[in-house]
Amino acid sequence: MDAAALESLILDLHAIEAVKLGSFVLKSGITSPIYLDLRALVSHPRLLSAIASLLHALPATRPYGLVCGVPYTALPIAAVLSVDRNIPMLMRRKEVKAHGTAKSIEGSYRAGDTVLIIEDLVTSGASVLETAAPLRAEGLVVADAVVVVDREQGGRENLAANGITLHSLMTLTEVLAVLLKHGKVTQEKAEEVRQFLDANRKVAVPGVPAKPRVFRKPFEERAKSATNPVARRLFEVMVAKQSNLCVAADVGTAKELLELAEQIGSQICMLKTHVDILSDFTPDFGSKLRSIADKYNFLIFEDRKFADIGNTVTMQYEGGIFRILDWADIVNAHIVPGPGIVDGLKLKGLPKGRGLLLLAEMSSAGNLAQGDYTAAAVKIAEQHPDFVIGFISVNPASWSVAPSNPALIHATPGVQLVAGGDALGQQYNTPQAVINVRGSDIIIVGRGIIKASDPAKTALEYRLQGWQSYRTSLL
Ligand code: S5P
Repeated sequence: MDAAALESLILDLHAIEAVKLGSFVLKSGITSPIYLDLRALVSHPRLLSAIASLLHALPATRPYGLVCGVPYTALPIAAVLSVDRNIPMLMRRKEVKAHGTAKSIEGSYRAGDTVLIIEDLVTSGASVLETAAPLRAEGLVVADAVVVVDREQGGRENLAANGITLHSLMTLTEVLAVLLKHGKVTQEKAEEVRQFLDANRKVAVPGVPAKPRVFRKPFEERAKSATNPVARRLFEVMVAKQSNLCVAADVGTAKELLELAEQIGSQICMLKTHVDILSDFTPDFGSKLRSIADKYNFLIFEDRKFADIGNTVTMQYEGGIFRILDWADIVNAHIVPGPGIVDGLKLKGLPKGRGLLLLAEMSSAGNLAQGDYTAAAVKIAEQHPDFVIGFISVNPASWSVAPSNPALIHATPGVQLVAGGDALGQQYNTPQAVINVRGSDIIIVGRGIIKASDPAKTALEYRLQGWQSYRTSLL
């Protein structure tokens, strides 16, 4: 775009009050003296259409056959571009329904198709990444994003780090220069905005800091300090398969569970079961699952959440219909009954070389496993290094008392590619946030994979994201 066209576009945006000066808290949490609100565009069809065609004219690094606007402001821009240029559009749902088709992407596409992301303005790049993640999870290729205004606050770099090239019509500096030239902003205010821009050149993507906050020892080293055989094996499997993905196989039948295990077995380090939800359970379930686990080299974690006195849990672990001790490498327990629960489970599990995870935290809203409770879980775990292999954790980086034994593993549920929650209190964080910011080792993903149109492909996506986050945290 030439300088005159750019100038006139900026003045048009100013005329519709898309540029506001004052004090505004941005999505990334920083307070800004300037705010661009392109929502007003929807009421100005000529300007909307002009912007859509200018965005279309920006050269992408890769030819694309689909466009997808970042909800909500960019949706009309994407729709206009789609209609004007006859390029099919996709829509990303902001809230993925837990029921029905649970689709996060609406529209027709095939895995391997390339999508251009359209956005109104970019600060940290977080919104573009939130749209890219579910598109990529469906096997779509995202290489470029076009944006009306680049706020020059690290978005370009954050996106580049995630394989997306950003193309913008204008930068905030250019907006400011034109407004100043035309007397739309005072020298003083322009200087304030410039200082603000200089001070905020790099805004981290929320949940994806430029540098990881967690520094950890490599899994290979931690394997060596593990005394429990399951813990050692788990680390070794993670390294061998480059996977810190555990799938929560929350399906209603053993048939579906075994099919799912076959589909995603090569991507995971661990499969988590809830054996008591399988309507067609038969006594050979354990041996069938074991042979799939051996074939694909993953561990079996029965999410039994024992919560009774020591004597009772020995019977629940070993006996009954499910005979969990026979086939599950790992089980977990609440510590609400006190340390006797670990003694009880250990009595049965240790001779068979099994391992135990303690629920130190939970992912559900309003849960009571925090503070002193979490610290008590750490204490109990450290007292049983031969049997307790780690924790169900949510934000171990925030714990006031961190475990000193490096062999203790953190496995975190409540993981999806887009942060959010369900209608019943479950809370989700992204793989990057869980591994890099919260300091966990293993991501446990349930419906995010099971409900995907292609669970195998989606499991691959989660594995790559989880492992990449782990690798980054070693740097
Ligand atoms: O705090 C917890 C602990 C567990 S083990 N929160 C959880 O969600 N879980 C389990 O992780 C839960 O029982 C379910 O099997 C899985 C999460 O499934 P999703 O579909 O919400 O990802």
